[in-house]
Amino acid sequence: MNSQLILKSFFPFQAGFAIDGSHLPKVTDAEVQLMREQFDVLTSENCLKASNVHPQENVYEFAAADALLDFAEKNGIEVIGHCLVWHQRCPEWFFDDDGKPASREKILDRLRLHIHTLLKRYRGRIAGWDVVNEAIADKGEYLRDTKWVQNVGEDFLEKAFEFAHEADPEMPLFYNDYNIELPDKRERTLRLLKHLQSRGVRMDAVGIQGHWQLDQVPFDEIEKAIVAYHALGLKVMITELDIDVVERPDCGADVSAHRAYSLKEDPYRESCPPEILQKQAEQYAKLFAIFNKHREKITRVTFWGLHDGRSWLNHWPGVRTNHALLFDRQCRAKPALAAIAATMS
Ligand code: 9MR
Repeated sequence: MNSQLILKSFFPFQAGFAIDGSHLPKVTDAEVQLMREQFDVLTSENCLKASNVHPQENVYEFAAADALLDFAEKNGIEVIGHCLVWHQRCPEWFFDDDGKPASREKILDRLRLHIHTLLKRYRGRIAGWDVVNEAIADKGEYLRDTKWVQNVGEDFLEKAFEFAHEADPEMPLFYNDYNIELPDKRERTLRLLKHLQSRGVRMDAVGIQGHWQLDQVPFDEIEKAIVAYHALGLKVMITELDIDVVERPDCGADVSAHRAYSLKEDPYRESCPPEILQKQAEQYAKLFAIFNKHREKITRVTFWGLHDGRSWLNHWPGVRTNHALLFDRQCRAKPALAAIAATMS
């Protein structure tokens, strides 16, 4: 037993974590025990992204995703598919026609086939899909300026949802993004979600990713966002939660941002000081007090990684040693777990 406190027993929403199919060969018994004990649901961290699963037009690489599904089923854990459309990890072939830009029709045909193939292959085994990821601009008017917008048009979003619904009419479908709790991006996201709804798009939930930093968790804005998204008739999910304890530049969760870390800027290589762990516990507790208050609006809270050693924040925006999650590298509960439990009891 890793801890007496079990997330899935005291969460009023589903308790989730992200892991990738490619990690499975190296997963330890302690990690499997932690997953089974603590969590209801996992999100496929990378293996269902287009560049992983569909690297060339007629080539699908299903092995990692198949292994993840088998593993999850064997261990009684549900799976969320992540993600059907993203400007990152989207192979160039989608937009190419023998060296010339592909037509809108051709790209949409490819997108339709991509979405149908994945949804049908895993029908009955995946409990929900992030359909579009990170389409809202960090700054500026409205949508992020990507090849999807440039080569298809702003309606690539409604097409993606339409194709997913067509492929599996029962499948819960989500829009997922980071920083969409902050006022500017929240306004743009509300505009997008309302537009999609006005076009008759079926969408079940909005995922607020939740990649926050120790001293900069925007508590009030998070609460306002939960209320505003729910008011549109959508469920709210916190889909990629972590609290970074090492300084990083202001770049949201944009995976294209990079920065080198010197040894001096990587202060917690050996261990994380108790006062930092305590501060992190307090921040997590304040967050979960908000989530608990709005428990009827929130259906899932997913951490982006199983434990500190398996967090993307050890590699982004540069290589450093992070301690962002509820369990340490030995799968032991950190102070944050007890703090969350206390705030929710
Ligand atoms: O955690 C993921 C990391 O392993 C990948 O290298 C990266 C690029 O595919 O994506 C990370 O996950 C991202 C997620 O898919 C979307 N929101 C931001 C996440 C962290 O970058």
